[in-house]
Amino acid sequence: MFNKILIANRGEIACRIIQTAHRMGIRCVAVYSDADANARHVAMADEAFHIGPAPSSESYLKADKIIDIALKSGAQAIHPGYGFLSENTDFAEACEANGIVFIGPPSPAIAAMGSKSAAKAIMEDAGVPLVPGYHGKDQSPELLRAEAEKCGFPLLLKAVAGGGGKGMRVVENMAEFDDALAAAQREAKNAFGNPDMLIERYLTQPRHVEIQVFCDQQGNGIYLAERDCSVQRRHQKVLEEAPAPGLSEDTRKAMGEAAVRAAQAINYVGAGTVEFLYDVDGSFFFMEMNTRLQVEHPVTEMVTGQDLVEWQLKVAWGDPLPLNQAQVKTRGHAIEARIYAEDPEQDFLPATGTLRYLSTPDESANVRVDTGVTEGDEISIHYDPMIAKLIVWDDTREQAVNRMVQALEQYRIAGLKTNIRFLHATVDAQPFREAQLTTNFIASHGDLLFPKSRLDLDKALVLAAGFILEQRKSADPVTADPWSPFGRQNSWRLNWEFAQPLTLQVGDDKHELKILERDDRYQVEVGGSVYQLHAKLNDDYLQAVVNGHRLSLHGNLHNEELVLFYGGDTFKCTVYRETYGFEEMAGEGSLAAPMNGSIVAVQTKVGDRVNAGQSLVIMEAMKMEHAIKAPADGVVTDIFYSEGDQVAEGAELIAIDTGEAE
Ligand code: MV4
Repeated sequence: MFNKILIANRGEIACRIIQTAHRMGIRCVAVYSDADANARHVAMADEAFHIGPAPSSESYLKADKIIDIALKSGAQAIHPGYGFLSENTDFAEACEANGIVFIGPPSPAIAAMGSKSAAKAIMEDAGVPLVPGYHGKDQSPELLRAEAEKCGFPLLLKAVAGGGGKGMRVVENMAEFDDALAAAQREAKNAFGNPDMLIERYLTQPRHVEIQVFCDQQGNGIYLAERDCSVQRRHQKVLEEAPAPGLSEDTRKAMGEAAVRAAQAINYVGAGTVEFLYDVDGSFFFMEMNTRLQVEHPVTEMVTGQDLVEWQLKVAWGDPLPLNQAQVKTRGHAIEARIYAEDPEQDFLPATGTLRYLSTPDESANVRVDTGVTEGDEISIHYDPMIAKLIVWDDTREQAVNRMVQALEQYRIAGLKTNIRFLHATVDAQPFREAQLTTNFIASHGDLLFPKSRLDLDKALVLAAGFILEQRKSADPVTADPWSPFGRQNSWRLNWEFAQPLTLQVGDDKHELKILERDDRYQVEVGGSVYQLHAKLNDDYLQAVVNGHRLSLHGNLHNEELVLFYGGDTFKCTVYRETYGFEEMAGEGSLAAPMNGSIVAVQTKVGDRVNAGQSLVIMEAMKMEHAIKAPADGVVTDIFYSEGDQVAEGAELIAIDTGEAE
């Protein structure tokens, strides 16, 4: 087996490869750009070499530089991961020319799948089902028209050189054909430098089902079940799962065998994926073949119990496949969700920023997190904004869905926008639970996928207040927060009832809260209602009871910005600072109003037995609340004002019989 390999990649896949290589006793050489000097993949590797500035074109795509580093460091093989150089025939050839093993298929196999029409011709010869249509060389408009007639409508024009959904056009009838053809050709010429078109019958409700294949250098080829990747957005996969729900054993076998024929038709070696369109009637058609390890390979690993990177290393070394077809068994159901730095509310605009707070679900046999980042890392504009892949496994799909919902609730990120809430809503949506999977899933269920917040605003504000107050309390009173009233030892005492204003800004709206505290209990007034709040904070974990409703949630307060996490949702607010001064409350023992103001609350009634220090009346003046407290133990004999009354400074508010007069 190799003793040292180079990983020509970054992020989660570089980490993923290093993990398996290390388990197999193989040393790993990483490469990194300026932006990745402190990246997780660099830290995990045994050694790492700088390759250039942040842009991929000047770093992770620098084939020559990477090969030089492999030679210099004594790496025997290069794993390209996915993306970057993974499907670059020149790079695969250059590795070979330098005596370095390219951990992937031979370059002619990569080249064979580069053109859609050539790939279709190969697949047709190999007996792999194709969508009915035309994929010939002759591109004369007359012939294409005739082929369109033969194919029937609706049909799909696809650029021969296209891929990933680029250069496709649906044509509904013959009248539209000429214009559509001209436009599609123009687009394809601009995008790929090649205007040639394929014609296919257009499937209106297809699923994307792909087969994981593996071939060794001895000529063996097998399939490791399938993945359903129908839930996509603009040809970006969002959720992937294995096995594909509802696929019959016969179809699975037929599709698997077709995929192996496809791979063997191009003398494939290593891990590959054959993508099919799967139609409602159970028919399936070759779409394309990806000649690399794919992002979503973990779901296959979870259901087969195999490590596909280990298989890649063994096959590249020259070992035969670890299992034959009959030995491949699947168990249970796995789902993967891709966690992205993006803003679903703004048409999924990629987000950048620092992962200020990052907490991931505990990993187990049921939950796997593949990631290349740690708290404090930056998500930059330079690379794919994927933060992590969250993969769950369970006995049944239903249980796996529940696991995913739970794990997404435990995935907490503050500092930048993510799609976690969107993923949560998607997985939790009834049509997904019912496995109504088609490539139109997201487009047709938009109403379900952007749900309203799970917390009502006032309750969220009350919890936010609890978090902020408790965190301030636990912080070093003098040094931690210069604004904290606890830093002002002259005017503050713990465990005494007090009143203070707290203004929280949510979006553009400011919300004023009035808070009373006694011991660990608060009374929070917001939006015209009063909430009884019990709050306890342990690190980032708030345990609260709001009007008898117990809630536990995590949060992150950074400078003035608070993020609360609840049920996969986040609530964000900012502490609005005014330079408020906290006045000492009414002097102890005094039952007179300390200033002009109004009565907010009367907390006792005539005849009550009260204890020294107990709050009896709350007054508001200058937007601040003041508690009027019992000067000594006694019995309330008179109350001179009621809620809402205006009172003048010095007015006596309440009378108490302390027994001293007698
Ligand atoms: C199709 C199709 C319907 N009918 N071909 C999109 C990506 C490209 N590789 C193939 N694609 C499609 N080809 C026929 N004849 C629908 C799609 C398609 C799609 C396929 C898989 C996953 C998501 C998709 C989203 C839109 C369209």
